[in-house]
Amino acid sequence: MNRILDTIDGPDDLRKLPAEQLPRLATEIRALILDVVSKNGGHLSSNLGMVEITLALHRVFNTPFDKIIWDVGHQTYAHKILTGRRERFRGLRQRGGILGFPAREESEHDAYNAGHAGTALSAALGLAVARDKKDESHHIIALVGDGSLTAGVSWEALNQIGHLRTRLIIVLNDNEMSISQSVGAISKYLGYLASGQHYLRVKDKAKTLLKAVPFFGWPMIKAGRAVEDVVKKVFFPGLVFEELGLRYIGPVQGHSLPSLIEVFEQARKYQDGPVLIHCVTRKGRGYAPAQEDPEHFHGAAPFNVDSGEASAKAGRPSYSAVFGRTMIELGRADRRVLAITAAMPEGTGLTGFAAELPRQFFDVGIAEQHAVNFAAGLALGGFKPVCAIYSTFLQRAYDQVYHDVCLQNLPVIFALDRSGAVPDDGPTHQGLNDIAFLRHMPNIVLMAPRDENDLRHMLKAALGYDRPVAVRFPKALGRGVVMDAEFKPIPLGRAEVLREGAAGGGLIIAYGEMVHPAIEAAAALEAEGLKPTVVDARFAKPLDEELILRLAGPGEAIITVEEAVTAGGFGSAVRELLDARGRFDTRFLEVGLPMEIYPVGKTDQIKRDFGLDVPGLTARFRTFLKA
Ligand SMILES: Cc1ncc(C[n+]2csc(CCOP(=O)(O)OP(=O)(O)O)c2C)c(N)n1
Repeated sequence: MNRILDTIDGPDDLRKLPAEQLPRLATEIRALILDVVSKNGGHLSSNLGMVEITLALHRVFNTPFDKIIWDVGHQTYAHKILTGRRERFRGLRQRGGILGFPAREESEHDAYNAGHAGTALSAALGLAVARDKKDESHHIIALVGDGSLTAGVSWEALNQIGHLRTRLIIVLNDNEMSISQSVGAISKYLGYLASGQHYLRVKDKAKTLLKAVPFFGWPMIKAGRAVEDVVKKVFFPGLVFEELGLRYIGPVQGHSLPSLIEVFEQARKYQDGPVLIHCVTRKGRGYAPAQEDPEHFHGAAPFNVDSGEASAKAGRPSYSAVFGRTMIELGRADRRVLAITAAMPEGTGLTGFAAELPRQFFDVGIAEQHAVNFAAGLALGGFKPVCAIYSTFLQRAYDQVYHDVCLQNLPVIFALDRSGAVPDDGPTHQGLNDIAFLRHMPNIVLMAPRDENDLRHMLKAALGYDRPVAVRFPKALGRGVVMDAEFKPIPLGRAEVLREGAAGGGLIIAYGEMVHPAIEAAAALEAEGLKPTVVDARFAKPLDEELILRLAGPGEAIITVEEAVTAGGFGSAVRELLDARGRFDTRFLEVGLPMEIYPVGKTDQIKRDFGLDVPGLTARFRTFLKA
């Protein structure tokens, strides 16, 4: 049978389609999403849950004249498929393909770029105010998940939206899930609204109560409206939103196309200010394994559609898994060790910790700023908080790290997963800036393991330094090294010489994940008569000044290697040290990444592009050492 989808080259085609064909189109979109994500990996559960909302939005609104602003943007697959990217969708998250997040450079239908949570409401308000100032008439629709409503910035935006009362449509996609179960009072409140308990409670006494409500109550009953419907309206579900100055509509069954189309039409006609439409959906809808385990399929690696099993079985543990296991060991041994995640228990490897040590575990929602500030309080109170936050998301909490943790020299540990080149997700998720944005902070220790065994030791050591520490490690499998049973101490600020070279043969100082490739590259050069010394710096702050100054003899060729932007990074630290000691007699090469927007790709591809793989390093070392 021909696919309806093949006739949809843009929203105009969708608007012409007979309504009765929409459910079949929804099924076809789900099938395409499932097929592509099972091969390329991607955000499966959220996208399967968003199909009807997306169809209804493009059907009712005149996109791209009307603009949809997606929060996070990980749920835009159906949107991409419907807006002229059906064929390119096969290249989802691939080099040369399309991004898994909205990208203005990709389509006029992507009105705003995102990847981090909590940005849609502020951006939508800005666009709505700009529209009004220019006397334009289009609609601005912000699409926000219940998880993103746990981000404080969403409430900062709602505060101003209610205050300005600008015409703006907010669609709340409530699936009771962030990546994991949504947490906190706000999600409880949404659950309460969605369950309908707010009006069931008063339903029994409805008629009596309604008689007491002038204008709206009894007259509406007499006009033939169902008691539930009237009670619902009179007793204001969504009171919190109404109090904030938004018109609340809902809850709406988010997989019912007729209901969605009806409420979106209603909202489109509403001219008097901001409207919030509360849609209730099911994450993973239409694919049983994702419905049963939406957390696992939130960001899925390639998998077999029939079984739901991952296509590739990893033989080696990931850094995240080693982090999680080590945390359990540390948490068992010392009850003051607490783990904090900002809505990423699975991604950070903390689900085992949460299950075994629930009283030592906190999921604070998508609230990195709060997570760090909360950790500062815990540390001040005598505990040992470990904030497990991806490098890119810690950017959110720059001021809390600086103002609350570092200035007060509080012993908070930051476990920076996904540091370095991050595969598949593109520019918004690269973990390349953390060294640069942390290194200038007072008191903080920056360290990075060269392999997964080292990560274990570093975590244990970090807890003993009694000051802020950030340990960065990549989204990668470990190297498969032997894991020590016992923890071994790591003296603060002590580097390690791993390959003795010849005096004057060059000095390579590598940091973290780049240590092993640097050793391999140095070994490859030996046949050519080059004998550089290779040092594992271990610390970007404090540096092992004594060792570096000793090995960096006059005229020495010094090369630093890091998987991060070089501006303000590890190499800059070494250069600053040499400058500060008046050591102007060395030659210096910083190897890392330039300040650029990084393309989507696998980690290996990105490293190859920037000469951070072994052949790339070998070539650069050779050129510099021979110069
Ligand atoms: C600042 C920030 N922290 C964490 C994340 C990781 N993240 C991506 S999607 C997501 C959950 C979003 O939940 P919700 O908004 O309810 O959307 P759903 O996936 O349920 O549709 C999280 C935590 C992020 N993108 N940005």
